[in-house]
Amino acid sequence: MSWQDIDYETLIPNNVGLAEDARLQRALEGWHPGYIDWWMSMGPEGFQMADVYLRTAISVEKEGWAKFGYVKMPQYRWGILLAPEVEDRVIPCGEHLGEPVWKEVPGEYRAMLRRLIVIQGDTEPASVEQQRHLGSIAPSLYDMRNLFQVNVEEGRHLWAMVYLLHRYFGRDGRDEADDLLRRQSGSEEQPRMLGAFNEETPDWLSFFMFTYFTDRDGKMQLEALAQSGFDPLSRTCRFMLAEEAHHMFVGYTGVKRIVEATARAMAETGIEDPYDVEAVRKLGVIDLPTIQRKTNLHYSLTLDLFGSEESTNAAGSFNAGIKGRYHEDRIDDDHQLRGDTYPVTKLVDGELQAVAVPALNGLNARLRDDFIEDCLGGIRRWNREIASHGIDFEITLPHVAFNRAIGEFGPIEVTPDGKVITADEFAASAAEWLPTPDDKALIDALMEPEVEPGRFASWIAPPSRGINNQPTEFEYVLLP
Ligand code: BYC
Ligand code: FE
Ligand code: FE
Repeated sequence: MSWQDIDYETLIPNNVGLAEDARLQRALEGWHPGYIDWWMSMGPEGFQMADVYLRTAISVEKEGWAKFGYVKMPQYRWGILLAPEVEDRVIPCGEHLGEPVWKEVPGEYRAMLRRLIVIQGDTEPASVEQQRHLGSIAPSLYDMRNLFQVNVEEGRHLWAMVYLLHRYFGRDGRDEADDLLRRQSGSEEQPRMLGAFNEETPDWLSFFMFTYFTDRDGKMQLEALAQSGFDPLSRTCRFMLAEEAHHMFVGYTGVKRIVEATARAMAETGIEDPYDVEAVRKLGVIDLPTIQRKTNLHYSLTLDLFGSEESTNAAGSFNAGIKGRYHEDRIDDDHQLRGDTYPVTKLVDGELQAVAVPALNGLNARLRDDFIEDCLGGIRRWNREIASHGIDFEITLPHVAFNRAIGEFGPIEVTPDGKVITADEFAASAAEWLPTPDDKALIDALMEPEVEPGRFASWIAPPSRGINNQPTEFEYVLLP
């Protein structure tokens, strides 16, 4: 069977020839009930019987890879889809540079690969768990549908990693796959592996910030793994990236529509001062300083996902050809980095400054820099939206060292504009920089569901267009 033929007759739609591998098929079919149990108990709460207008991946062609239609989420066809093989692909970096890519796991890198796949796999169900309460407070059916679209696709991303574990890692791969359903976001005993995936996503502003920033970490990590010399991982990640674009679209447009509602309401009532928070909040919208504090929080939590600035793990996986840099195949250098340096911001004599470190050790910092660059575009457009209503306020990204828990800046406190301060000074100003109980009370009060087709909560503007050319008043979710 070739990759063009996706078999929708089997339980698990796939383009990996599952029907010809009876053992693997049995293993995955054995995992399936546990997955459905997990989805029912940890997935979207209260909407499992609703018909949702969802996109389902049906092919890996650039055009026409998805079909749209009403589906009950537990009946979603979570498939295993790999992007087409690139002919004569070679390992793009490290000590095996230029050698043919691996079609099976190289023994010496087995543990390293498994760890990366498990970490990636762990984040996917974690995000579904974090978002499970949001359906019942959705600001519109359009937004509710987008939430569920993101959720089912994160479910599919879990399937993607579980396929790799089952197909290539034998017994311990199967054990790891079981554990992916056992850990739980926020659990004391068995938490998810990375910090940001144990935080709450309590409201829709958090959800949009999460999909803007944290799904973008997903994009960067998937881009780096798409460069892997282990070809099945590369092909898996390349296809996941097609879905990821929509997740970031949801975040970008979500925040943009929120600032639009705020700025418009302010302009209409003649409130010029964005810091006149009392007046702004009376309009049923979210004040801009609160949006800035949410930005500060989600951005800094997401920066932690890149690991330590200097990492021998990162150097090791690059050297091995297991994980490349962002756009490795478009970078013009020797792809081995021996003897090269990379500037990394560090604390030197109590001050933050750029220090040249061996480029191999600085790869986490480099990917994080690429991420920061990627974040800026949308923020500029949010600011243009605010300015277009004549409101004088700019959302900014805080300094990379602000509010960090992992790496160089974990032990220190730094202001959003990059000044090193004491823990007491930080505590004294934290309410200015990070969401407060007061912000939470405001936002919680606004999280009233709106389920009338075509209607939107006061604090968010309607989107400029609907999904798949449907009108914005389309009934994106049919509530039972
Ligand atoms: N929290 O050498 P270091 C996504 C640990 S998001 C807790 O600095 P390394 C998605 C680390 O494990 C993308 N622990 O970093 C988004 C290590 O522990 P050990 C997910 C952390 O190894 C939205 C130690 O600290 N994909 O897809 O280079 C919705 C020192 O590690 C954290 C990936 O992350 C943390 N934040 O790790 C849905 C790709 N950071 O071994 C989905 C796979 C580090 O000393 N992962 N530690 O006990 C990787 O490439 C790397 O493992 C990391 C950095 C990027 C996580
Ligand atoms: Fe994902
Ligand atoms: Fe995502």
